[in-house]
Amino acid sequence: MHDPETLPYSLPALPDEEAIARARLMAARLRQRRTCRSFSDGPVPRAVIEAAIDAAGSAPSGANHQPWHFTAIASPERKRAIREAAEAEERRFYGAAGGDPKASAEWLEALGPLGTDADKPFLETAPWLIIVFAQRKGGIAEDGVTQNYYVNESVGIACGMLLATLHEAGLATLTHTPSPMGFLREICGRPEWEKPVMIIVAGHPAADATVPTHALIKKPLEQIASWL
Ligand code: IYR
Repeated sequence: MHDPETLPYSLPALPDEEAIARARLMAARLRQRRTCRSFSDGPVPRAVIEAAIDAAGSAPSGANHQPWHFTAIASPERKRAIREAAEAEERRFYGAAGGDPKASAEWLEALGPLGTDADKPFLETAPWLIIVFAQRKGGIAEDGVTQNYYVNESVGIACGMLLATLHEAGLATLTHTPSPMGFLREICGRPEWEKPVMIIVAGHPAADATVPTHALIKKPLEQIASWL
């Protein structure tokens, strides 16, 4: 049995009414987040992106191994390389390259209300692309050997905290997942034990940005929660 070194932990005790008010305020703010597919090229300070990645890096993780890496890209050349590679995959996915689509008819049908297609201009327009990598191995030392645990869960939570922080900073966001996306490892120069999991696009919405009404339909609390 280990006897780990510890520190005292406490939080300021909030009156119930304040706890409820704060939770509701946070929920209302997060509810304003939309997946945006039309970005302006207006600049966003690097300090905002740094703070958001810092927030993501504080996420809980299996054995506290922090099995993630975030590559923040502002370079027009890298953004163009990512757009070209991603659109090549998307053309195969949607069948826009000629030949059968890789996506099933059911999948394409499900995407219909979102209006997505193989063109991804936002990958060049938006000021920042954050490429999220999951470290399948590596431990805290990032040695590429030590086993990591609950990697998908840990990285998923970190991505949620990243998105929430970017939203709080007034930025529009998009989670983009071209498939396959191994090309991101090469473009970002990451090691083979890291798996790219998503591109988080961040910036200001274009002046004429819209979102599909389908995206506003959220399951009500009664449907997503049960109380025992
Ligand atoms: N990666 C494709 C397809 C796509 C898939 C899902 I599931 C989405 O929620 C949205 C898009 C694309 O980005 O177009």
